[in-house]
Amino acid sequence: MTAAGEFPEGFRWGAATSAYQIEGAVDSDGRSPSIWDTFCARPGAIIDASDGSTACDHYHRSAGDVDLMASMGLQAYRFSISWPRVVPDGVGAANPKGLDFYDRLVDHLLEAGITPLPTLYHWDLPQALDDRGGWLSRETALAFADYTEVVVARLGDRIDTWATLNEPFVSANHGYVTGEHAPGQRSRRAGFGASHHLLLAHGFGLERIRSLAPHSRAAIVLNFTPVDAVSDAPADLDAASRQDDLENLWYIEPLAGRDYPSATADALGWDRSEVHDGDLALISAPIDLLGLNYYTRAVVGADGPVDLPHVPRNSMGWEIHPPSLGRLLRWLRDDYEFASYLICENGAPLPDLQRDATGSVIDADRIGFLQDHLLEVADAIADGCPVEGYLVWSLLDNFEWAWGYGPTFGLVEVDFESLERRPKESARWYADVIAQNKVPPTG
Ligand code: IFM
Repeated sequence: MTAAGEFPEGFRWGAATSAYQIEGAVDSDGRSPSIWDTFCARPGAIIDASDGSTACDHYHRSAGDVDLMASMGLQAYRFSISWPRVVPDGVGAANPKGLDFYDRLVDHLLEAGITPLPTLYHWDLPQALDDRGGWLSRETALAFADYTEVVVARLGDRIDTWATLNEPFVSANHGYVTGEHAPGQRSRRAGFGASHHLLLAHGFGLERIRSLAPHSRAAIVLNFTPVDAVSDAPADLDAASRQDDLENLWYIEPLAGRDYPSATADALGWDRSEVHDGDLALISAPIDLLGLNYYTRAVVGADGPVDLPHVPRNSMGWEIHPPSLGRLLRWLRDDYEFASYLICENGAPLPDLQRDATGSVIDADRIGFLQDHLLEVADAIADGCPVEGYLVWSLLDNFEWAWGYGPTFGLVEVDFESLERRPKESARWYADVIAQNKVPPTG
């Protein structure tokens, strides 16, 4: 039993990023365009009309970034591999220079005592594959398996935990239903097809990880947004349950060996023509841990999302609601049997307006956010939830997809002119938490 705010010995502390959001160098060393390069060029797609062409220039600054992580005492670093950098046509020949970059990154991390946690797909599909149908095509799932093999064959001797996909809900929903993300399609029907092919890619990729790196652990990373009905009226409860199905249950249920939420699938007219015999068995092959990302909850009524007044919100308008993280962890403990959970993303974009005399951002609000969420995690662990670690989103301020560079999530500020990195007060606070394996109580 641990005291409030204390974490068990061996709890793993780290931070996360993704390739397109930080690497830049989109034309360097044989990388091909991804769907995000294409999407960013579409007028109006990105709020500030920016793109990831330079981002944090991590591709050229990774050694310094690893030093920064080491100076904060990070024990783990979650990053993603850029598929178009490694297999530029999506299938076929690997690009040695692309692989060399990740090879060096992994070695630097290991030399610094930081566990590398690669995710194979964080939304940057090679454009060449989108030209052939993208996630609407079963071929893309097969291509993912071959790409996985290329990466695992090169790095697998040094990786203890692989993640296949990041947030397939967002890939399918934002990319194919709402169109707010690449490739920008807008069709409920397409979203169902994409979701199935993404999960299939996970299943095929997992098979390759198992055969090439039997010593490693394998995971998938899902985002969860707990849903509350705005009232107990039946129509509000129904709407909340529908959203919970689409956003939370749609991915974890098939992964856990159950079906897609059938009432919602039927009500929305999905004929399941993409689901072949054997697919669900492949998708539910056992994983070693489930990665989870948590940012906010949703409040829903019969007429759609409800913005509660007078609640704290981050600079993207998402409600800040730490208790929903504790609730989520207990729900996972009670309803599923995954052996272990790793919090792969949690953090907040906040205004970052206050600075000290040296110019360093004083982000007391981010510290409060992290503290409140970590206290929920510590409580949930004390309550028997098997959470093995926590990764802040994000190490660096970066390219926040359709929002561009406005929202800043980083523990470290990035000056997007000079590309200078400047740790914020939250970075120093987090280093202290890691050193003590403990979160100070609030108040
Ligand atoms: O920046 C994203 C990340 O790429 C995936 N999870 C949510 C983050 C904040 O929106």
